[in-house]
Amino acid sequence: MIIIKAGGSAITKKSEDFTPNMEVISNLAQEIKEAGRVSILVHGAGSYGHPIAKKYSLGKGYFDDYQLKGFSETRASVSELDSIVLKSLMKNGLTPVKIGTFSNFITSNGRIVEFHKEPLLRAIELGLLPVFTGDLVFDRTRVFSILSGDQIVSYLSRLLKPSRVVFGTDVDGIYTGDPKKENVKLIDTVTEENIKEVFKFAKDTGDASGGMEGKLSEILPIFDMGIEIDVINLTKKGNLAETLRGNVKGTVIKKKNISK
Ligand code: ATP
Ligand code: IP8
Repeated sequence: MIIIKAGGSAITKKSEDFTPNMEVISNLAQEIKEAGRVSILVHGAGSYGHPIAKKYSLGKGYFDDYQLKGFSETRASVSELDSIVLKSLMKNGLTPVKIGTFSNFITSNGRIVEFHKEPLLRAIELGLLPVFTGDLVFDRTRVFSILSGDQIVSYLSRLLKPSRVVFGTDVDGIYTGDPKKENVKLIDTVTEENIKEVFKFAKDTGDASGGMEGKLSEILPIFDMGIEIDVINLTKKGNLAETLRGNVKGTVIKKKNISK
């Protein structure tokens, strides 16, 4: 089983609100179809979710009624992006099925405490491609919370123990700093020897779910299970296909002593 997280930085244009990157979405769908081995797709919210979530401070949980407008708008906007992704997958001959994040997850203090897993397990059994999106959910301590696609991937990895997990963003992998802001080097391999150091390089890009820093903290429990995590650039056509063939063009995160 392979789980893919298609980052919002790749499938949307993060600098332009509510703008999908249709080319990336279409390549993603094509390459998933060609590979034929992807079991779950999780995608981020990108410019469909983060700007509104920030505007209404939804990441802080509920503190004022004015946020409710932002809550509705964010959920509607994220659904729009989800529809675009689902349509592209269907156009490429896949049979995706949306597994609603809002309806199936509950968090407490921002962390998943409940997941209604039967729809996911039955979809996998039937041969459908389950699709999740980062979204807003109800939270037992904060009333509501942002649930990132990265946390969903981490949770599902613990539940289903996939053979591999692929995170795709708009940069070539994990660098020694933010490649959009600094002159940095790509880290091609992360093992138990350098993982702590790599954490220091991951920057919170200021989006609503912790940016690369948040992503790495969700990757850590997957790493601890001995599962290979590949962080690749999804905006480059063919990168995902190559990675799924075992020729990773990006950062490979894996414990040294555990074979593939
Ligand atoms: P979304 O949350 O919308 O799904 P995403 O999963 O694609 O987005 P981001 O949270 O936008 O990912 O994080 C990717 C961004 O992190 C890159 O565009 C890059 O500019 C930034 N970044 C910060 N530090 C690093 C680092 N050390 N290595 C690589 N990228 C980094
Ligand atoms: O893009 C965030 O999910 P992510 C969801 O996977 C919202 O981090 C609503 C901003």
